Amino acid sequence: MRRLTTIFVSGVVLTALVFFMIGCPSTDKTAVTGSGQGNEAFVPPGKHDDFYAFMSGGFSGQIGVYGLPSGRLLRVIPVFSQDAEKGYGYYEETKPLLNTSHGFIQWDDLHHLQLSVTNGEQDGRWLFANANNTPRIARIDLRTFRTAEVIEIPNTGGNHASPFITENTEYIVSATRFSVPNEYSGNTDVPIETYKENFKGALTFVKCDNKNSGEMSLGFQILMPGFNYDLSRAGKDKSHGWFFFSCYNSEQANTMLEINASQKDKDFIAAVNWKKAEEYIAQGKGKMMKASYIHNTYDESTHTAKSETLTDVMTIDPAECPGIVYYIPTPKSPHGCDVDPTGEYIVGGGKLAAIIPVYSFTKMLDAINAKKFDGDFNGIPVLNYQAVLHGEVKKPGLGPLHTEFDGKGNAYTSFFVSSEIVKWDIKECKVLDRAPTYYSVGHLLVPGGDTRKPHGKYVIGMNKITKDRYLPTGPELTQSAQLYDISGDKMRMILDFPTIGEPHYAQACPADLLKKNSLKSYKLTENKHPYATLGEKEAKVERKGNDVHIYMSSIRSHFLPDNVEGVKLGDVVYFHVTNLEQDWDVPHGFAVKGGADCSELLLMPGETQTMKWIPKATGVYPFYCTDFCSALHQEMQGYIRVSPANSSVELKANTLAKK
Ligand code: K7E
Ligand code: CUA
Repeated sequence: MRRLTTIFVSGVVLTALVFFMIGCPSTDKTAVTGSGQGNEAFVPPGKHDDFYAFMSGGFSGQIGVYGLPSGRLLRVIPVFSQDAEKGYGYYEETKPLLNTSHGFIQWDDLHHLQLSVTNGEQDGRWLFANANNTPRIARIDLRTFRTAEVIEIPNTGGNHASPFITENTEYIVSATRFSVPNEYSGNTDVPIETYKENFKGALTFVKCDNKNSGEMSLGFQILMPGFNYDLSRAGKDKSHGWFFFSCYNSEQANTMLEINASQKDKDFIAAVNWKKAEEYIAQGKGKMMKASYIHNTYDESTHTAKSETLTDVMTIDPAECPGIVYYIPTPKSPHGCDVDPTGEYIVGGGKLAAIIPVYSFTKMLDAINAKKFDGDFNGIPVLNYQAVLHGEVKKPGLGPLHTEFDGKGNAYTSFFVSSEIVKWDIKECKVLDRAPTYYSVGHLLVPGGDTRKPHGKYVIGMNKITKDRYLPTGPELTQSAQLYDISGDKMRMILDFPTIGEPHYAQACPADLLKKNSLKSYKLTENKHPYATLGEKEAKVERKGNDVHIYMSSIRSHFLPDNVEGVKLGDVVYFHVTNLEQDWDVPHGFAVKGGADCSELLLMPGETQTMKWIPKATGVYPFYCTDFCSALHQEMQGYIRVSPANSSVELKANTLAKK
């Protein structure tokens, strides 16, 4: 979204942008305008925050977990990127989570998060995240705050409108940001200028085992015209069964989109009747296509992830299945597409629009029944704008992006260009209040503000640019989040804090929803890892050809074994380390000198992890615990000796079993 600064250099907006760039910095002495001057957000040590906030890390590929209102960073959850801090993606058990059909991918760009819901309300079970680059969806288990599953989305290029979910977490959607040559046609090697004929935009509905494990599988894919699908929201309550997707580039340009995709006054929001799509598929109207995509799952009992390749995708063509998709004309180059808590109002955020359009779901159904269409696009009816419109918010600001709700009839929209959050009345389409952000806010969030039951209380703006607001840190400056109290009529900023990576969307839920379920340790009695060392007596070393397996235990404050000899050059050494602790908050770390492609292990109580280590030279290598676990943590160390390939040193270690 940093790219938006260039997108906006066009037409009318240019003037405003220039004004903003020159006019904004240094005009205001204090960003914190609330009466509390920050004190209201202070949560004293020993007291807990009221909310968890999960903020996407953007190009860091991770998720930041913060407490609200304190703004404290509590944890970084690694999802799509390797994380040396936790060894994620380095140790053997987690590597499969980063597998894709393109091989092992160590990074992605994570934009959006959504918490699982039941009856449209947060249920505190899972958190879903999208990979914007190599299209994937991840599920995070909120008992452990760890990535539990990743599924790849075939036939798409960039998974941006994702992972938005239906009211009971029946489906998680994924819409392609870049349309791409249809993979199922068998030929993707086509001239780029044949975009209009050959490129398709797939909307994927990923099924979730919402009653049990939460495991994902591909439900079906709707093969849409080749636009850029941007953001989406599920219908709620009365509009349950529908899904709304914004799209830009209805011009179908394939070069210089900055200009060529900004030609038309209106692009579209696609209204998708997914219940009807299910019916068509049940009647045999779908087509099964051959594909190849990866599904990765983490098994908590073996502490190990596995990867499998899947090959079938159910597809459906909207031109052949009338009634599943309608286009709602939407000004101009829409980005955000948000549905209010009642499910009646659908709000478009046209990046280049001078108004905010608000559509009525009831009017949309009436318009469909009365066939109030303005033609069609590739067989998909285009609804008449006026027939579907509830109202327009006039002069709201510049560069509207995203909207959240407080459940009291108010909407909050972020404005990237004019750097503000604007509060407005949904029924009246009237602006009620505006608050500046520093600067260029992207997404915003109200706790539960996308659900049927928002928790209100706060709105957070997540800013792309901080310029002069913090101490300089060289050419790269941090992004920021700004917290406003919205319990009164006026928004009041009460805190301002830096964020990791680039926060796009974020979600927040009451702390009580998660706190009680948080796992404290893994039970050793339930550890089914094939290389677990479940007591110090089980510690051992084993040679299998050139593979050396070390079954190692760790407990305050030693490893067993802590002396290993008889490893030879050419061997591949596997340190399978088990943390024998059963107390909360007692991890042990493990690292060996010169660990080539490894980082460390960071073992939770009761957990087993494996470090693969290939020595490159003879010698004696120290290893040690990396997490300060006791007064004698510095003593928690050992040695491994590596001898020449033809050496006669026998494999041995100081285990209890041998004595
Ligand atoms: Cu607006 Cu990728 Cu949701 Cu960023 S996106 S802001
Ligand atoms: Cu174990 Cu430090």
